[in-house]
This record gives sequence, C-alpha cells and structure tokens, in this order.
Amino acid sequence: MPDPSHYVGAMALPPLGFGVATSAFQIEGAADEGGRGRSTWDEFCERPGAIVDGSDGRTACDSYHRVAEDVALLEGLGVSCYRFSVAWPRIQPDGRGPANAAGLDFYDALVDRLLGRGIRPLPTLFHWDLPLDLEHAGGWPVRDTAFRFVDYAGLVMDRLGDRVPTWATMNEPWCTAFLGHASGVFAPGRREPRAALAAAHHLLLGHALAARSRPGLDVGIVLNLTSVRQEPGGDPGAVAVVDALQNGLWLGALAEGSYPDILDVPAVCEGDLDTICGSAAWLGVNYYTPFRIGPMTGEVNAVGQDIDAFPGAPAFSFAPRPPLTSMGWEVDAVGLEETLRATAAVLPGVPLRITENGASFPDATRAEDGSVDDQDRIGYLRGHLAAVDAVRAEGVPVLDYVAWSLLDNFEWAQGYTKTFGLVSIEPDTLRRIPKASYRWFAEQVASRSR
Ligand code: IFM
Repeated sequence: MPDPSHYVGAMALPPLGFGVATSAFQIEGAADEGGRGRSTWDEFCERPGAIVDGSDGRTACDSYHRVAEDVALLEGLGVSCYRFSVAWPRIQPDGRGPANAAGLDFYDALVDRLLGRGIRPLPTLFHWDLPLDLEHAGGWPVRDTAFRFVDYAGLVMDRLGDRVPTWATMNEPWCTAFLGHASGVFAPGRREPRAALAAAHHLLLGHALAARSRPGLDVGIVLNLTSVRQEPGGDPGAVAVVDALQNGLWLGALAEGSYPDILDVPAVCEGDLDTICGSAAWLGVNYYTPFRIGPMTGEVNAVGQDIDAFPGAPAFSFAPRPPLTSMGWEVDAVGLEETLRATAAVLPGVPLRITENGASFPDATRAEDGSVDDQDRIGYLRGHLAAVDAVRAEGVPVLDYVAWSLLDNFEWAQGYTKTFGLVSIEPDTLRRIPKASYRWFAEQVASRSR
C-alpha cells in the first residue's frame, strides 16, 4: 500500500460532499432546439446496429424542457453538487466560431437555478458529443481539434466562471479515444488503433491548454481509472498494456509528463507533455468495476470490455467474477480503494473527486407505490461509499462522492436497455419516479450533515 504521507501530509479533509451526475447527450433531448448542431453521437445513432435497441438521444429524458423538475429532484436528495455536462454543439453548432447565445443562456439559467438552491454546479465541458463538423475535419486524431476545444471551453468558462469556480474539461477520454477509434463501439465508430492513440494525446492536450487558459479557475479532468488484475492463465504482457492504456497513459502524462514506455503514442510535439504535466488542479475518478485479465477465450463478457479497445495487448479476455451488474461488470468496492490509493500516490497533493460511481441493475422489483425497490443498487452504493470513507480515513484526499446517475438515461451503445438512475423514467410520459435508492441516498446525505 502506498505511504499515506504521500497523499496530503497532515491536511484535514472537509466533510465529504455528495452529488449526482448526468451528461448532456444522455438526458437533454431537444436535439433540434436552441440552435443545437449535430454531434458525432447523433450521426452514430443513425448507423444500423450501432445502438442495441435502435434508439437515440433525440428526446432522451427531455431534461432540456424539464430543468425545474430535475433540479427539484436534486433538492429532494439534499446533494451539495450536481455534475452535468455542457453540449458543445449547443454552444458552437459547427464546432468553431462565436457562441450560440441560446446555448450559453440555457446553461447560465441552469447554473443560477442550482446556486439559488444551494447546489454547487460541477460542469464537464466534453462528455463525448463532438460537433459533427469537427469529426468531418478529422476529429480527435487531428491536432487542431484540441485548439477548437480550447476556444469552446473559453466561451463557456468566460460566461459562467463568475459563478462556477470548479470545472472538468473531459469526461473519460479513454472512451472517446479507444471505444471511439479502436474498437469502434462508440462514436465516431472508427477502427484505427494508431488514430486512437493520437486522439488520446489530443484529448489530453486540449484539456491542458484549456485548463491553463483560465488560471483563476479550478480546472480538472475526469478519468475512468481502475485496478487491473492478473487472473490464472492471464498474460502479464496483456495486464501491462491494459493498465498502461487505462491508467498509465493519462496519469503518467498528467503527473510526470511522460507516457508509459510500453506505448508508442504518435502525434506528440515538443513541449506538449510539459503542457500536460501538472495541468489538473483536481482529478475526477469514475469507478465502476475492476478489470481481471484472463486467458484468451474469444468471448466478450461485459459491455465495453472488448479486447479491440486495447490495441497492442497480447491475446487475453476479461474475466469478471460474480456478482455482476446488468452491464456484466463485476461488483467490487476493493477495486475503488485500490484505485484511489494508487491515484493519490501518483498525484500527491491533488484533490480527488469520485465523479461517477453506480450500477445498472434490471430494476424488476417494484414497491407498493410503484417505485423500483432497487436493494441491489443500494448495496452497491453502500459498499463503494464505505470504500471512500476507508481511504479518506487514511488521508486520501477525496472531496466529493458523485453517484451515476440522477436519472435512467441514454446509455450510449446500450440505448435505454441499461438503467443506472436513482430515478426511473416512465417510457411514455417521461414522468420521473424516484427509486428506493433515491430515498436511501437522500438519507445518507442527511444523516452525514446532522
Ligand atoms: O453512462 C456512462 C457515462 O456517460 C460515463 N461513465 C460510465 C457511465 C455508465 O456506463
């Protein structure tokens, strides 16, 4: 275990903040309103077979029109923060040029509504919805996209930065880079492993340049990090490559200004790694499951755990152990502890936030009032929250615990077939129905502030 004195020294941690998260494409809908342009995900959803239920984000949870209702749900939870994302195609429909006023106005009003209820906004600037015109110009594998991101981020931070001090640039850039460009199961659906590595570098560069462009703000990045374990028969070489792509690439660049030797990252220009190194004022950790690397079987056991997303790894398979969520993801809170300790040791003194943690379950059991009695989700959240408490007690500086998600929503290539929400959405009416986990979460928040 890393020496806790590496984390923060003797700094006393403030009480843990609580929040819930969503993202624009997954909840907003209103695809053709407010001057919004098209994104890579709008186009990807139109490809036959790309989304398992053939659905899209055109209506989603209709949150664009139901801000008051959704913020009332946040108030009911008693959370201190709300993590949402800004849709780049609402701000710059073509990905470049001046801001679309209606787009900025929408998020401005959301921020004021949150602040008026004592809820701290925690916006993410890029949660995967790249303006389609930028994809047509080459997308993230092209260096210019990083500069386009910096311009866009500046427009949003300049409008809201007087009220919003803390920002995340990118959400889970691993997904955009490798699910988007190596396995192709996410937008833009490319299968070009070298381009995936170039995309990873440009996502980090865009983050760093945007963060450094507004030194008065508290700008971090959100990564999906995890603990990578070798199972019997698993190839240690595969463990090393998976760990490097999932964790080391991002943390190495941010903490040390270098990429793991095992990776050959193209497109790196002189000075880029100096720009990236030290550019995260805080780090968001999204954690769902550990990775177990077993011998090659040819099977894909779990959503997103596809060996094609790990270019260069010797043959392997993912070997999750039960209990599994409906994504096929192993439930294991120890992996969260390991991930947080390891991350804090690599980035000493950098505050951490759990920016996503949660689970999709079938939600088959209804209580008498019609709400889902999701004891499995409660168990998942309880176990992972205990893991956060445990590492905080050691001095790992975790500031917030943000659950994924406020609402059941558009789960990317899984469409609406997977449900992570504390609140379910009635399919025809889009009525919000809090689950048992919503009430449990509210009680956690309340009991800790008593
Ligand atoms: O729904 C996603 C979210 O957009 C990013 N992190 C993982 C979640 C569950 O798959």
